[in-house]
Amino acid sequence: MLSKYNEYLNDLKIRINNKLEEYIPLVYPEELYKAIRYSVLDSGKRLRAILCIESCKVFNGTEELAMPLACGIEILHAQSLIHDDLPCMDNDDYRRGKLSCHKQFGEAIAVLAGDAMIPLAFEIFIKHTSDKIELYKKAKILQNFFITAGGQALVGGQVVDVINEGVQVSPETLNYIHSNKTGALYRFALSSGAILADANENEIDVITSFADILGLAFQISDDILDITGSRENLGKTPGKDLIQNKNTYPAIYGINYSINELDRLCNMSINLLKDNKINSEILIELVNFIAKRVA
Ligand code: GRG
Repeated sequence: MLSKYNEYLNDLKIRINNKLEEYIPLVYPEELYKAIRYSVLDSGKRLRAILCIESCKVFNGTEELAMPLACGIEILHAQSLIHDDLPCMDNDDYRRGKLSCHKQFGEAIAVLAGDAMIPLAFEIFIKHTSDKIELYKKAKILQNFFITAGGQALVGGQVVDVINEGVQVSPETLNYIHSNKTGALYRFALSSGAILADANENEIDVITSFADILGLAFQISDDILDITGSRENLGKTPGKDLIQNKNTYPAIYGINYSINELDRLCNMSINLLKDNKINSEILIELVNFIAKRVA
């Protein structure tokens, strides 16, 4: 991210990484925690954590308040990447510029590390979030966390993706896949940051709609990068969507339409913030990053 916010965003990323390091010590059984730490620490853009923190801040909360939740979200996200890379799913040998978890630690440990990371994500949020936050708010966020990790969001999206590999799906089914596999974590990150900060119902609705648009834009950018990106930039194998006959925006609508749609969605998301007087230069910066990203 090259802009006047570059330094702020890089420093925030470092603070997130430091907290993740603190929250996930290397304890017995070390083989499990080595795999978890390998998959969570050091790398990753931390987009979802940053969005959660910025959503909290835009509604007058603080970085400190949102940090445990943001770290929990990154752990759940890293979990989904471990399972997504498994041979029975997307079968990718590389992730974040290094061997994927099952290649480094073996399939059994990768599956078990992913399993352990789901409750770990919830636990870190509950254990480290300020005692001053009302229990009903924590319960609401935890309920949304469960929903996000389950059959009506991440898992459901992955199932519909997996069972349709090699079959061209309808636009509705493609949107279902993207909205659940990818959009769900964006919705959760932005809405839960707002809930923590005491945003009102209308503000939560607006930021959730923003998340919906941004999540789809992000997935389209990811699909485009699978075609135009390099292994060096992406840290994973490019061109796999085509080889595996995956259902993507470029596959169904073509690359030019996808590029235009990415642009349209990014503009729409910025206008939504402006129309609703949600003033956040950082959120706009993150939208622009997604619109132009190369990694
Ligand atoms: C039980 C929570 C749970 C999930 C299991 C495997 C699975 C169900 C879902 C897969 C979800 C998935 C991998 C969606 C793809 C989303 C995506 C485009 C990820 C890449 O995100 P980046 O680029 O990654 O932000 P970094 O590495 O920067 O964090």
